[in-house]
Amino acid sequence: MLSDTKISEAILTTYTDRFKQMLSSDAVIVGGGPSGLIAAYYLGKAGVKTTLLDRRLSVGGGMWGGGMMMNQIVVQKSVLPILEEMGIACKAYDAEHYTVSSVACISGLIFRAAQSGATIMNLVTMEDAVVREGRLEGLVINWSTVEMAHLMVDPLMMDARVVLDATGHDAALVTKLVERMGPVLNTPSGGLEGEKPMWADHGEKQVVANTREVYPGLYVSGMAANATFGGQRMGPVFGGMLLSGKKAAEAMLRRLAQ
Ligand code: 48H
Ligand code: FE2
Repeated sequence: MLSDTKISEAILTTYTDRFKQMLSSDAVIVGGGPSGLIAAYYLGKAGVKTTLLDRRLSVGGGMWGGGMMMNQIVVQKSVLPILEEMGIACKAYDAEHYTVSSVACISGLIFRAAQSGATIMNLVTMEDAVVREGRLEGLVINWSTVEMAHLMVDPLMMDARVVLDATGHDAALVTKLVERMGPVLNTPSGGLEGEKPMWADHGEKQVVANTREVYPGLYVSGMAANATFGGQRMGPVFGGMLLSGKKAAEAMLRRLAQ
């Protein structure tokens, strides 16, 4: 017979155990859009203790709505092997452009990231950085509902050996770090260079090139990488986001192996 209190107890115990585990992670990804999810997948698959935080109820970031709420996205030919690895089907539009259902694509990425061994914490907001001796060593986190309701409730803290800012256009963690520490980044100005106007072909190449460490212990991927290093936007073409997340995971894995 089902017990009402056992149901509550099971959720509470399991969640708290996972939360406790997560408090000291090897890799933490802030933001569960396409680039963060791909990074979580490859880190989790490599056996690294990985946590992905997203402030929203539904992870997936900006992929659900396709282009202008038409729920299709475009990917380029070079990312077909990644989609195949994820089990996500796409359709050729011409030799270079392929279309994918945005719902099938993002739900596939979420599923694969969740199955990879990474812990996904939705409804958790990164609110600040933990910096010790010139290195990002953790995050300050809070329930998203605290932020949404403007409640004055102090946060909790977690440790991480490497952190990825995958928060999209806002580059929320990089922005917070600069707000706290001044122009300490590995960018031309030391601060955020800011996103540049639309040019899909350039933006897609730049987002991969801009995926790297920007401060000791802090990596950037996806739109956060272009906002940090000054890349162009690219609209609803997503191959660059996938390649960026994969590149971020590879760089973080190399660092963790040192
Ligand atoms: C916890 C947070 C916080 C926080 C934000 O925007 P995303 O989808 O990010 P990417 O970079 O993987 O993908 C970008 C893509 O969606 C896009 O916007 C493109 C290609 N645009 C081109 C154009 O021209 O506009 O996801 C970011 C995620 C979201 O789910 C947020 O909820 C989450 O990060 N997030 N999570 N703590 N402080 N801030
Ligand atoms: Fe966008």
